[in-house]
Amino acid sequence: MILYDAARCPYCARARIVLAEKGLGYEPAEIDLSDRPAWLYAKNPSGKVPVLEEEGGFVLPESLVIMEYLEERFPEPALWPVDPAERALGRLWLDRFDVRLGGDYYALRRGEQSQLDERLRDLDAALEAQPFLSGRAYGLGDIGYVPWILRARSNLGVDLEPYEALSAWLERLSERPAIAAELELTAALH
Ligand SMILES: N[C@@H](CCC(=O)N[C@@H](CS)C(=O)NCC(=O)O)C(=O)O
Repeated sequence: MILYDAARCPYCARARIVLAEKGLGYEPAEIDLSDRPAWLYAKNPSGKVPVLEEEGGFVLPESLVIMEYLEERFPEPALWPVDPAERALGRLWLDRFDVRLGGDYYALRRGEQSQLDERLRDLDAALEAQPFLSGRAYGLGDIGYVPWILRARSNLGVDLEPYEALSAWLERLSERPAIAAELELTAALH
């Protein structure tokens, strides 16, 4: 498998984390986002990464679709809860990512008016009620959000300490080798 990848891209991080959690070997192909190769548009017309390519030539863009594909193709270890209701709520987190985190994260990054503090407060409240965004177990819901939380802290200088449940969640996640590797990678970007 090839992952067309960019170290600094949080959407790529979603795919990298799922691949690592499932212990899948792959060939990373680093794309220079400031000078993207023309051939990338043949694999993904939007020219965006991540893009996953299987040996038989099957090509898949879009981080959320890649996550779901990897979960179905390589079911072990499972990254969705068994309970359909918890799974549905995990998917809702992913579906609402832009309003629940992404929009305000990127607004702050662009120097525009942002309510990232409110978004973090909401995440904190959610994680006070349950240990993981997917519910009782770690999974794709968490993986869908953690790359931006890491980057908010390391790239945007956001202090996460006031958000106790969110900080505890991040600490729990950081014990996992797949997340620890992402932590190291984001730290090395500076
Ligand atoms: N919806 C896409 C978004 C991916 C995305 O925006 N990737 C960025 C890098 S972090 C990119 O390739 N940007 C290039 C561009 O916007 O032209 C996904 O979830 O995979």
